[in-house]
Amino acid sequence: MHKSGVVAVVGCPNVGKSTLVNAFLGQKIAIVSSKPQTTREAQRGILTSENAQIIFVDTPGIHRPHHALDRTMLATARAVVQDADLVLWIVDISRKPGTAERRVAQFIQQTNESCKVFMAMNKSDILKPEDVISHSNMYRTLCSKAIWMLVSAKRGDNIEIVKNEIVDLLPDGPRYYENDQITDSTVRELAGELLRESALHYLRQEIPHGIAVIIEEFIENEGEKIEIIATLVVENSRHKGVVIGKNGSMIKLIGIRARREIEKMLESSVDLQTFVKVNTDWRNDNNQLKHMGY
Ligand SMILES: Nc1nc2c(ncn2[C@@H]2O[C@H](COP(=O)(O)OP(=O)(O)OP(=O)(O)O)[C@@H](O)[C@H]2O)c(=O)[nH]1
Ligand SMILES: [Mg+2]
Repeated sequence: MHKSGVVAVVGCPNVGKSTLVNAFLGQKIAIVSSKPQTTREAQRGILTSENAQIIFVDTPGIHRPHHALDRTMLATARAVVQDADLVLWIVDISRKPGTAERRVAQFIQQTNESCKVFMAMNKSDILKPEDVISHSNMYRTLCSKAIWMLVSAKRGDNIEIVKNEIVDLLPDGPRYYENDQITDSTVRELAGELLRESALHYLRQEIPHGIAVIIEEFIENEGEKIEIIATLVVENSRHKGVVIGKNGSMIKLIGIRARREIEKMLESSVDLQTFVKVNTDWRNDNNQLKHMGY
């Protein structure tokens, strides 16, 4: 029998959802950073084996919305949970659950009441031994029906076991994607995300949240470098100054790291040119959001 289905990967910001999706796939499709609210859109990661196809959908972390962008992120997570065959709820087991986690429990319950839930208690590599029992008990009371397991996306602990359990929980179904397709994102979109990841890596405080990337040109010439022209959008001119840096030093750093990552993904040399532009308060401007693909 062949199994398949959609697994909604949900949880609070920064708990390791994207890291876990990459770990399941054994390949990087989703960007990761130490700053919350890294993921902004639903992204599919497709894992095909002989007897099953799991369609993981990475989602933005669930948090109280402050901007129009936050509201679209929350709506995205809701739509994914609504259509899921299984909810994979990721929590950070190294910390106690708080209000934010209770809100996620409510969100899942209200959005898809009858859905099966698997709770992956992530970051077990940094869980103190004396907290194992108390923390896991606290998380379990948030969703009594959930099957649960401790994992570490970073170290790869229990990833295979969880994968097999997920397959058991999925319905019988066909293969929706070709065997070798691992995501539905285009290389152009992935390149933009890798540039944003690099910006998140180097920038601090509130600036990362106000960054967006637009890929203006993506030109593949036979036998030559792939040419990419990108715009980093920031919220105000002070941010623009920080992103460019003294004598352009910051934008250079961001560009070098991004180019390396994009080259790794494309397995080809890349020429990346990045410009910085201010779009005042773009996170609250629905037209701008649409233009940026959110
Ligand atoms: N120690 C440890 N750190 C982890 C683990 N998984 C993820 N992280 C770290 O946690 C941070 C957040 O990881 P992400 O995968 O971006 O988290 P996310 O849940 O997708 O975050 P958002 O997209 O912002 O909602 C990064 O610094 C990761 O390296 C883990 O198993 N152990
Ligand atoms: Mg993420």
